[in-house]
Amino acid sequence: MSSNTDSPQGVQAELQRLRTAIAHHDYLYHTLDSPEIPDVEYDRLFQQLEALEQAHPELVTADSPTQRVGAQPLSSFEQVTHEIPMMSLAKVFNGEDLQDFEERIRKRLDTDAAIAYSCEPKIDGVAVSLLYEQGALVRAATRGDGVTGEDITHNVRTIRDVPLRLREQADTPMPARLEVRGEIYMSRAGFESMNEEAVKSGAKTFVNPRNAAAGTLRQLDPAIAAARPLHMFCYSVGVVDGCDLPQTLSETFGLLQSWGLRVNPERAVVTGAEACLAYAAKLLERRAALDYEIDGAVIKVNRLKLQDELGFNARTPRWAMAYKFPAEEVSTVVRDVEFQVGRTGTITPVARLSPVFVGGVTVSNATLHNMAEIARLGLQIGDTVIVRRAGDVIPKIVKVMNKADDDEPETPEEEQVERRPVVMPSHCPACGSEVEAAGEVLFRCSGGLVCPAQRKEAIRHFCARAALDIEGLGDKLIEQLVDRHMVKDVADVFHLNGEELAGLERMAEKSANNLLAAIDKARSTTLPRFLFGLGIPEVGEATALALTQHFGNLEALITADQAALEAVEDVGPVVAAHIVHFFSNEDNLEVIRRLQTAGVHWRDEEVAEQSDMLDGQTFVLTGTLEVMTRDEAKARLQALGAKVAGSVSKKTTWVVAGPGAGSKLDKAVELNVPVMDEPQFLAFLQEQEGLL
Ligand code: I6G
Repeated sequence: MSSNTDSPQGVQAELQRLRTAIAHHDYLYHTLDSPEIPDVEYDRLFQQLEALEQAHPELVTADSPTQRVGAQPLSSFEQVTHEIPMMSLAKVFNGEDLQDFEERIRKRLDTDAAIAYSCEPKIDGVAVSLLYEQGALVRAATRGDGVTGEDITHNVRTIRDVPLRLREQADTPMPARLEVRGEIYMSRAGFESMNEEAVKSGAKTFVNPRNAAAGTLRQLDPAIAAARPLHMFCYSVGVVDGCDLPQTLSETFGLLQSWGLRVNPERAVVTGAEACLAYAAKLLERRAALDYEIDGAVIKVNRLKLQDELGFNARTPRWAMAYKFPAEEVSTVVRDVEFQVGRTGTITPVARLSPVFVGGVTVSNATLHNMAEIARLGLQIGDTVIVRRAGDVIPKIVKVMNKADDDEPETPEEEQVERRPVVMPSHCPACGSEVEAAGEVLFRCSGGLVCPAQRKEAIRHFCARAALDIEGLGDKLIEQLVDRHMVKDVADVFHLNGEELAGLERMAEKSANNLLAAIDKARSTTLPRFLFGLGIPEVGEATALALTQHFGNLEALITADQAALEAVEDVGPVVAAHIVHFFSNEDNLEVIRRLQTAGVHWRDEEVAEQSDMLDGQTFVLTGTLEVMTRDEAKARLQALGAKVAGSVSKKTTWVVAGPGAGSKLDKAVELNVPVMDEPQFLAFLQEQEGLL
């Protein structure tokens, strides 16, 4: 219900109503991660408030949600002296050190009693202090050297997780002054998309989310921070006047949350060092699934009175410890750069590294994507680089180390590799054909299917699980088949016989028979798998499925022109042009005919209508799907009008969990989101599709 805004009282009342409603929904969304209204409704409230404030600028208040971005950029940063120094934490790297930590605590407290600890993830972000006076945010500062930091209030005000005003509590007085400490970070997803945008626009990219968060907070113009995906988790209280804190840290977290401050939902209270270790082990397993980077677990004595008794060393509290995880960024030396030839002839530079342990595994190769990436990094062979392996499994070189940088990981023992530039070869390393430019940054081998590397990749792709799924036809075997001229293209696979196979290395009669049986089984396939297997550039599983649903059979697709192809959902001019080009090549059509003659077949599909059957429903797929691939599951859900999301929230309608499902399944159970396994999901899909 909106008030009548004809009178000054009416305007005030309406401003009050809108600001209260927005603060309430901010709290539900940012602090509790449990929104009650859709984003559009929130946006409407916000627009109403903006319009009313524009009409009555004299009634705008500093803590109005519209005033997160101040008007003017600063010209410099003010220094802030922390009333209570912001210390750092002592670190441990293994269980034994953690047991020693507990031992020391027991000794100091002179007790054998079990100690309760509050455990939480150690966010890899920027430590900050927020100061609230009478509930209003008056200052935010960086940790700096722990004694003096910089005033970054203008930037922190733009972060929606940070309330501009604390929520009043019926049972706890609003402190006259409250200093809250925590970590500001950039979400992984936000960091990735921000960097993608930067690459597209030719702007400088950030090395990692922590640098991106720190770089953002160091900006003088708050409009920059307002446009970046920053978040904050609060983890402790500094100065507090006019309010008694509870007796434990875990209860303090509850109080901070009720004031509207965001605290980490992964926190837990456990008893004893063993249980802390178990907490850290579980957190390490979940590391990749979190939408923020962590570098360990923080373990603190839960009872505040005991914290007081334990006190501090020179630089660190005696009641807290950081249990560190393996680094996700380390430095190493690029020993060489080699060039790999892909399925379509694209030549990709790959860095050969001095092996390093990063993100829990030993890494000796890293893709460099293309020559533009090498130029962007300024990379030469022999350089010391920072390799990053975080969350995902593909290691990346993120930076060439400049000797002047001193905040980078330590360089390993010097390794002497002569420094020289990376040069794209003029001829294909696999077949010697000329290398030609393909677009602005790509290079391609001109050998086509003459090139064994391209042939091998094309066959590998055709036989892969998501395509014809020929079990037992792995990389090593394909290598031999192509090198011995037994297989030139994918159609030849269907003419292999036992005698020929028996002559291959490590091929016993039984494996040869198994392989022949797998090849025979693959003759019966589906059109989406077949289309995907052809390896048309830019045609992935989802596009292959969309094409099948649109055209129903291969003939219709082969004869479709550019315009007809662009009518398919998600097919743009580039993909359409690749498809037209592929099917206008006589050699490709000949391979398809030979495959069909060799018995490869599928059932034509009904042309599917796009449905809105599951409109408004959001699915999350997790774990391994055994019958269908993830892309297929996604495409079928989308064809029914559903959304497929990457993380579980209260908004998720269903979670589909296969074997190996981890944190997403835990989260679904925690949030009471219904879960189905793959057989149930298949039945569900068939039922929905049957209703079309
Ligand atoms: O550097 C820190 C990171 C995280 C901390 C910290 C923390 O708690 C989650 N807590 C304290 C008490 C200190 N440093 C000094």
